[in-house]
Amino acid sequence: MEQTPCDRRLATIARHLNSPRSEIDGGSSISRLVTSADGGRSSDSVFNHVVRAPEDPILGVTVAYNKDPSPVKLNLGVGAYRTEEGKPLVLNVVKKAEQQLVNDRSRVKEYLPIVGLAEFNKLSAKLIFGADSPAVLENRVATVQCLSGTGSLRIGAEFLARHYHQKVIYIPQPTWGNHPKVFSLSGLSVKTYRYYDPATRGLDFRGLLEDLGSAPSGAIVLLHACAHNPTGVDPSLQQWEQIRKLMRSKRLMPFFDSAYQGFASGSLDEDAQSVRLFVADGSECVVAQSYAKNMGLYGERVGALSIVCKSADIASRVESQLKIVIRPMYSNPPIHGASIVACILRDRQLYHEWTVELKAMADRIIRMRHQLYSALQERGTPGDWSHIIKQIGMFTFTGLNSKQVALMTAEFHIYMTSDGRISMAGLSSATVPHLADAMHAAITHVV
Ligand code: PGU
Repeated sequence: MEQTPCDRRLATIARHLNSPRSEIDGGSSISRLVTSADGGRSSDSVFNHVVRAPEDPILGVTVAYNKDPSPVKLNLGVGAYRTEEGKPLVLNVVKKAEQQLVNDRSRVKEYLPIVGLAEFNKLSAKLIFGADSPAVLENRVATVQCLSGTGSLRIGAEFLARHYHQKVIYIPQPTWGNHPKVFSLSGLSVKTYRYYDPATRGLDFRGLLEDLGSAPSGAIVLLHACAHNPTGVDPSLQQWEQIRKLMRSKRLMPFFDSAYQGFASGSLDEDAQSVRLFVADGSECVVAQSYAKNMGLYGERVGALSIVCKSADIASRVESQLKIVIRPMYSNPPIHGASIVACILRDRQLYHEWTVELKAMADRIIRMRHQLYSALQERGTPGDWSHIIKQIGMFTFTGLNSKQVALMTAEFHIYMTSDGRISMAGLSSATVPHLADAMHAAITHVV
């Protein structure tokens, strides 16, 4: 078969990627150039020993993307929603809430309390646990406003490291890349439990039960409430129930990370079912919530940490200690994002509008899954790609390896994390063919 220039170039890149010499040298040749170009000023700096840290595996993808001048470049790295036009989206309901805030002349910019906006905390607990949750109604939940999902995880972990008897946390393998860093820097020791089976591209349920079954009594277990990142694989409700039974029988402490409520199914209640199952049995659990994705409030850094306790008195003591954790870190949280969320959650009409917009985002992501799957079918791309439509939430864990990803970036200007995860929310009907071409080339040229 005749080779086109493009095929020849792909073959050259593929040869390079498939050779062991292609390992990146850590930028050492670049740093040598820099040190010799500054007239020797570096050598007497007290910071001269500081070595350049690598970019973040997820946020660094955006840094590389921003530097690429190509008009066809596509960022599928970070989990951030884009419209069909490839633009970031500010929800209409958020704009309305902000307008209300601006119009309210009585608003001031005073410090919030250490625990944040009281109304926001109450409404956040209702959102995740359900308005009729006995834990909420009995005031057994200590909720504090935190800096989005990451900050909530960090405060929760710092609290557990100080006040909980077991210092080991089990996280799924794989998981969001920041989890191990957040937990170990909080003073917990991090272990993993089996979660994903690459052979089936599904849940390794047996491995999960075995690993949690052999965890020490009382260990903390990090659970993704829904839309597991990066795999897009969630347990079924029956499997959640089995996990709950096992965990409660061993007194394992559930620590839920809820970064995607509403993004998995399009329904806020459905996506909270895993959490509610655990809360319904009356025992303790910890939940970190983020409004980054489901309200599109990424940069506002708005989230909440809730610790469900056995009595209102314990919850209030727990809250008092959460304040001790927060105060020396950032004193108190920012007011704007939490005010937007409170505006939307308190108002029946705005709340309804939010659920409609949220569903539209979730549905668009599901449409992208179907379009990408069909585009690969049309190209006859080798392999079974049905996991693209089976997986849930913002991401597809494609199964592409790091060399295949490197080819897609080098040749097609498609940016994604090196583990083969793509953010479906960054895709649109217009860019699906380009991604399918890139995946086809990567699969057929690189082993
Ligand atoms: N937990 C999980 C499971 C997440 O995926 C993310 C965000 C967070 C917590 C933290 O989100 P906050 O923005 O702090 O609320 N993960 C995205 C966003 C980029 C990042 O790594 O922070 C991602 O692309 O994986």
